[in-house]
Amino acid sequence: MTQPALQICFHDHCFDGVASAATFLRFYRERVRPGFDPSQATFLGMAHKAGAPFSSESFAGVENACVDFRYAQDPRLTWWFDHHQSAFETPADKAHFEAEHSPQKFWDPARKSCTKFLADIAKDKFGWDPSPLKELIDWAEVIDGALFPDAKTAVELVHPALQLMLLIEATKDPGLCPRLIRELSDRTLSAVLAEPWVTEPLKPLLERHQKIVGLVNERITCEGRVATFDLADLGLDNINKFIAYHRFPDALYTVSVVKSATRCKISLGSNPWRQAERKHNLARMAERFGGGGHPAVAAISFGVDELEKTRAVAKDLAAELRT
Ligand SMILES: [Mn+2]
Repeated sequence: MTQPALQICFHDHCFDGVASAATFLRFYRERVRPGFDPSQATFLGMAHKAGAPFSSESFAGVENACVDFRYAQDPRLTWWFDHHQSAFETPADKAHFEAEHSPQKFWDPARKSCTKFLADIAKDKFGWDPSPLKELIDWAEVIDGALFPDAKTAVELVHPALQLMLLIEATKDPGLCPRLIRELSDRTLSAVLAEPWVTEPLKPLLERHQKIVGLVNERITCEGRVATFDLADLGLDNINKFIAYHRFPDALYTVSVVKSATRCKISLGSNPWRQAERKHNLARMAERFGGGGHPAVAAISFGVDELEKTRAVAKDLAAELRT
């Protein structure tokens, strides 16, 4: 296989990850290398797991970008944008980033979405015009920043952009996120949302989403304003983060356990409509177990054979959140 001219690592199964990659691709072909043929770009979805996320293939391009995902010291990484508090796996990674002062690597954990962070830097520092992608950038900010008007909106998924969020989070088609990145870099979000290759695979996923909402509502309990549920038996990796607050509007936190083919996972969330009452930094709590994220939402990965340990840690973390 010939070496791709540009490889973009992006946070897989995440609306902000896909939108960041699409925004970067357009910025790159319009401003960094005008006339760049986007078919020369390859995309690599990055997933958090127990152990190191990057492999020897991660930076296989002539030029390599990583968006909405962790930092790497690898010199082949030439562009990096992230807004996760837990962007650095080790203090040495952070020191490396700070010492390099690269004009092409950017981190701001205060930003709600990596997409808008990237678009703002491309505009302010590189003179790029992000306005053709405004709709995509604005939705990434709403979705990653959990700026929904209420939990009902975030759970019922009536707006097509929120249905696309579900499709990105739940698809098992490895070609879909790369296709979305290419199309969203080139066309408006509304135009892509109307495509049959988007609407058709959504139908079974929307049905399944309704079933999962029903199952979460059956299993979820809330004690001391911490909601907990366990869907480890269902083989899912990503679950809508807002079901708990639709059911228990006064809940401050959610702790949930899932198990997929590749990992067991604890998700730690906080109620977006009760942020003033949040006392705990969830990224810091997750970092103690090798996980990470943002202060308001974080996750921890365990090995696929570590379900009992995962459940025990989830129980301890829920107890800690009640104090
Ligand atoms: Mn993000």
